[in-house]
Amino acid sequence: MLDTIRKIGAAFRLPGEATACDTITNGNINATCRVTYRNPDGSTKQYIFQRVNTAVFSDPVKIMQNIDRVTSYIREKYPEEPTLHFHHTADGKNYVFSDENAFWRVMNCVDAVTFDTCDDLSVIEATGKAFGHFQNQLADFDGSQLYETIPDFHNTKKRLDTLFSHAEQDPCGRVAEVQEELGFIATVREEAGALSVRYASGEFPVRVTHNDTKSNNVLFDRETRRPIVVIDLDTVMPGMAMYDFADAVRFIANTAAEDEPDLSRVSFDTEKFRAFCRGFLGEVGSRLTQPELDSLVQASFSITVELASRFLDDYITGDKYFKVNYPAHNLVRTRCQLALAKDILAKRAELEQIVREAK
Ligand code: GN1
Ligand code: MG
Repeated sequence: MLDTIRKIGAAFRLPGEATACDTITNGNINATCRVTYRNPDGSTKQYIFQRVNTAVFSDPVKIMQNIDRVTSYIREKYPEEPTLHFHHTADGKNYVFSDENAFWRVMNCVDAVTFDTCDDLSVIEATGKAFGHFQNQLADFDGSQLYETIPDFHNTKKRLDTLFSHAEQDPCGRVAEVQEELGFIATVREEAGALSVRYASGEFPVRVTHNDTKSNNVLFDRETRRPIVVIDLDTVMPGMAMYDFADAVRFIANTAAEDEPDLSRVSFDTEKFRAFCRGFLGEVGSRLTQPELDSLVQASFSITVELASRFLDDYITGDKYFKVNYPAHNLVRTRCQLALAKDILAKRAELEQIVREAK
């Protein structure tokens, strides 16, 4: 591994010598590692090396162009705020192809902590602030400049249509064992897809959104526990404001991990939801339209069903999209997300009330 890393580092003209490489395992798509370089004077510097999954991101060069546009825009408009810094090759590219034709990029490693789970409500509120702030930073950015990295990424209706059509084809003979899951999704199919249908008909503003707002995509200062910067900009595209809110609470307000097999541990924590609301709406609440504000809870339900259906679709079609650590991983993830979606439905009235109070 270090051999490949060294060649890539050389293409980016990184000074010093690569001495260690630690894998970062919390992404489900790209391969990421933190690499330490030692300079001749003994000092060290760390970089993040990432191999982009080109089966998922079919045009990674355009993704890097998007990221460049977004980070340059933020840098110009908010020069005092940190942005991600990608390295460039001698011919000015912010990516290289390795000998094996894999697509690599390198950015500076920010000394920070991230939270996969978190019981500290003030950190959750700060996470809401960070994602809200990110939307604010890009509020006037012209989204038509952005290439759509994964078309229909959060088109829930289309995701559900795809699931049911693959279930009919049953390419891996796995459909018989997922009847219960498919049955439940069928009963909520219309409700879960409704916002995406309304978005397509122009009922909600098209915003520039992050689209992958897991809490571990915010870097925090180790000491102050203040957010430093939002990372993972691969899916920054035009989208619905409320889906960024929704994907974040889907992840952070779950009392268990996203792939918890013991469903008795999975529930939607209303106090975590309240804390995130406070942070997010404190930033963007005054910019959102009333229909957007009124859809935050439904969006939380919708994106949870959407992700369940993406995991289930991947299970049915042979685990080609998400990294899996064991054979039934996608099925376990599906069940966890469905249990969470059910709990969001059960708590809907209470959650609506929390949104009204947070506004
Ligand atoms: C994927 O790889 P990661 O963790 O950044 C996925 C998200 C899902 C998430 C679920 C491009 O994100 O949409 O919400 O897994 N990203 C893509 O953990 O599909
Ligand atoms: Mg991501």
